[in-house]
Parts: sequence; C-alpha cells; structure tokens
Amino acid sequence: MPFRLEAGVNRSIVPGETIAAISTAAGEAAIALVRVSGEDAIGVADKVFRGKQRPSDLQSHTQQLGEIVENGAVIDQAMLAVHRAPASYTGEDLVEISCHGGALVTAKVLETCLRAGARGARPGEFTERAYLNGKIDLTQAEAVIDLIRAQTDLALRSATEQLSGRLGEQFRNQRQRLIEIIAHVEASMDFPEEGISPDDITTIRSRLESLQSEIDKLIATAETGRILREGLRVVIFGATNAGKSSLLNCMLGFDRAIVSEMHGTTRDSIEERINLRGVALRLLDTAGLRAPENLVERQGIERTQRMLEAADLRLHIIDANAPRPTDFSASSCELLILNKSDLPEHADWSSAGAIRISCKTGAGLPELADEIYRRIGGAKLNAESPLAINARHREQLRRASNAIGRALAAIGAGATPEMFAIDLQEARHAIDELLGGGDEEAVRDAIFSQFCIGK
Ligand SMILES: Nc1nc2c(ncn2[C@@H]2O[C@H](COP(=O)(O)OP(=O)(O)OP(=O)(O)O)[C@@H](O)[C@H]2O)c(=O)[nH]1
Ligand SMILES: [Mg+2]
Repeated sequence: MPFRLEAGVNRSIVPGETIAAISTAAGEAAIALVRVSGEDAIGVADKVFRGKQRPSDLQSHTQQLGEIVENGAVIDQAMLAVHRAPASYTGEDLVEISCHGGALVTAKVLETCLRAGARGARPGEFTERAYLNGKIDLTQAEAVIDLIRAQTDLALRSATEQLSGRLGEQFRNQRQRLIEIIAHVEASMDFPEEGISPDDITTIRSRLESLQSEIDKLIATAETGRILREGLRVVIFGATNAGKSSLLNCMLGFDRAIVSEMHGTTRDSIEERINLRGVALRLLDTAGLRAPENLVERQGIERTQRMLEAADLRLHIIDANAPRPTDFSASSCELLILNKSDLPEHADWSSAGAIRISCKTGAGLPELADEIYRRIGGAKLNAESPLAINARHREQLRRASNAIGRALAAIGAGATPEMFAIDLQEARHAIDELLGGGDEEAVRDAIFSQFCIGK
C-alpha cells in the first residue's frame, strides 16, 4: 500500500542533499533496488562499493558487479549502476544498487548508504526531485502514481498517456494561447485613446470561446478520470439473508465475506476491487437492512445508508424464495436481483422485472455481469480517449473556465480591456498551477506524499 504521510510534512528540498531509499516493495524477492540520489550519490557509492572500478570512475549509464562493504565486512554481492546528472530519473547523480531481495540484507545495504552520508528519502522524493529539476511537470508526476496504482488496462493506458506528457502539452498550449490573448489586450491598454477596435474584440472573443470550449471538454473527462483512478462504487444491499455476501464472494471468485443462514451476519461493510471487463469496480458488501437488534447492527445499517448515498450503482438483492416484505420498495436507480433461483420462486415475485441468479449454482451470474457493465457504461468507458484528468486538474480548469466566462461576459457588456484583463490573468494563473511552478509547497505535499518511499 502506498505510504501516506500526515499533512504538513516539511517538503523543503535542500539542494545537493543526498537521499537514499529502498525502491522495491518490502518482503522477500530475488532482487531489491536501493537508490541513492544527490550531489554526493557517487561519493556515497565509492564508500560502500568494492568492485573492479570505483563508481566515480564508471561512465554514466553503466553498471558493474561488486560487493557492498562496511568496515571491511561484505554485506552483499550487488550490481551497481551509475547515472550522472542531468541524464537520470531525478536529474541529479543517481546510483542504483541491485542487491539480493531479503528484508534484512536490503535494510543493511540501505543503512550502509545512510552511514556513508545519505539521508533517508521521504515518500515520492525521487520523483519530486525529478519535477524540481525540470525532468517532468506536475501532471507527469501525478501520472507516476496513477501508473503504479493502475488496476485495469484502461487505467494503465491513461496513465502512460499522461506520463508521456500529452496532458501537460495541452495545458501548455492553452497557457500559450492565453498569454497571446493577454498580450493583445494589454497592447490595446497602452494606447487608451485609440481604444480596442471592433475587429480586435471579435478576434479576442472567438479565441476565448474556442479556448473555453476546449477547457470544458477536458473538464468533462474528470468523471472518467475518477472511475479509472478510484473505480466505480458498486454497493450490494438488501434485507438480511438475501445473499449479499454470497454475491460478493461469487463476483470475487473467493470466499471473502462470512456467509451464514443467520440473519444479520455482516455487520461492517466489506470492500473489494474487481476488474469487470477492463473497468475497475469497488464492490461493497453491506450490513443487511432490517430493524436493528443492537447498537452494533444499527451502526452497520447507518453505514449501509451512507454507502448507498455515495454509490455509482446499487445492486438490490432479494431472496426470491421468501415472500415480498410488506414495506418492500425498489427505486428505478437500482438494479433489482432475485437471488436463490435454484429454489422455488415465491409467487409474490412473479411479475418482478429483475435479473434472476443463484449464488449457489452460479446461474444468471454472466447475465448479471452483462447488465452491470451496461449500466455503468462500460463500453463507452472502454472506447473513450484514454486521457482523463484528475480532481486537482478539474478544480484548476474550472477556475480557468469561469474566469474566461467572466471575461467574455464583460466583453459582451462592452467593458474596457482593464476590466477583463484581470479575469484573463486569473485564468492564466489557474493553468500555471496545473503545471506547477516549483514553489507551491502545499500542492507538492498533496501530490508527492501519496507516493511510496523510494519512488
Ligand atoms: N439456496 C440458495 N441459498 C443461498 C443462495 N445464496 C445465498 N444462499 C444462502 O443464504 C444464506 C444467507 O447468505 P448470505 O450471503 O450470508 O446473506 P447476506 O445477505 O449477506 O446476509 P446478512 O449478512 O445477514 O445480511 C446462506 O445460508 C447462504 O448459503 C442461493 O443462490 N441459493
Ligand atoms: Mg452478509
């Protein structure tokens, strides 16, 4: 799991400071990677590595087999690679040590580097340095997180697209166009006696309109972006004993939730991720709905209600073998599922337009998957352009679009250039912040603290 720091962590970067971290996941593996980056990275490597050549004599982008040593004692046999600034991931001198992947040996290799002068890296600090050194923009840094977290082909495609810089390119293009419009407007402000000509106004207006419509199109991809990054929330709910936990287990393909004939088995909501034909779903099993028998159950049911409010799709599951409860109601925004079709169906349900399944035999489950895919617009999601913005982008783009909207309204009302130039500057700041200027600590903190240490 990505490591999350408390908000407000000090993200100031001391130039030249050398950092080190284990970049591979914890646990046993064939190989682990320890990275060292900064002005003294190669100096640290010289102290800890013994091979045919000293790391400082190695050419950039070459590697050598040798030993990691401390006070004459060999800690591990390792492969060491040198990447000299600026042609490295971080843009600084970067050394990568591939050692054996045992938890203890990796920790010792790291400790040796720390004792040789490096300090432990914060989460995301390698990527943050890449950003601060101008190797990538903020949208690309965000794409690194998306790439690591991607659970479906579609999410992966979207992340690689963003990592390639295509989104950043679009933002830069928009910024450039705004700057040109602002220059045009400001030039007319220098000669107030001449005013701004009707021709100029027409050009400025049409350029602003096309820019705004482009920005609005990008804003519209935010919903797809959320689905790709977080997955769609699909909530299974219904009366106790209807088979909610059984359905969760069937869809997952393993027994995640406890199933029993006792009513009120599930107390807490259980969330698992599944990949439904390329679309990531966050599938939630919830506490069954009935008059609660105690405080714990009441809290569980309240939790179910909250989950339902935030759901993208609600699966209302019913025991078809049991009579229809007197207070039964179903709304049109939920998918009705009659479970236990292996048992005789109660006459109360004969006219119910619902999908019939059996978690016991598996009957109807492929049809249910088809229907879920159809309801969430899976085909549309799969066909869409893979570029999709995140919540931070949406916020800034909305700010830009609103400011352009205000400028257009002012132009329409015959305002002077001074009056709408402020709005255009506001739009430009919003787009600047999307790409990052390097000095906005709060934004950086929010982005890089989502990374693992070592990335
Ligand atoms: N015959 C039959 N029994 C089923 C089917 N699905 C579930 N059951 C049984 O119904 C009972 C309740 O199943 P659960 O999955 O625990 O139901 P639930 O909706 O999660 O119940 P609560 O957590 O108590 O709200 C268990 O005894 C299951 O074995 C089915 O398709 N056919
Ligand atoms: Mg249950």
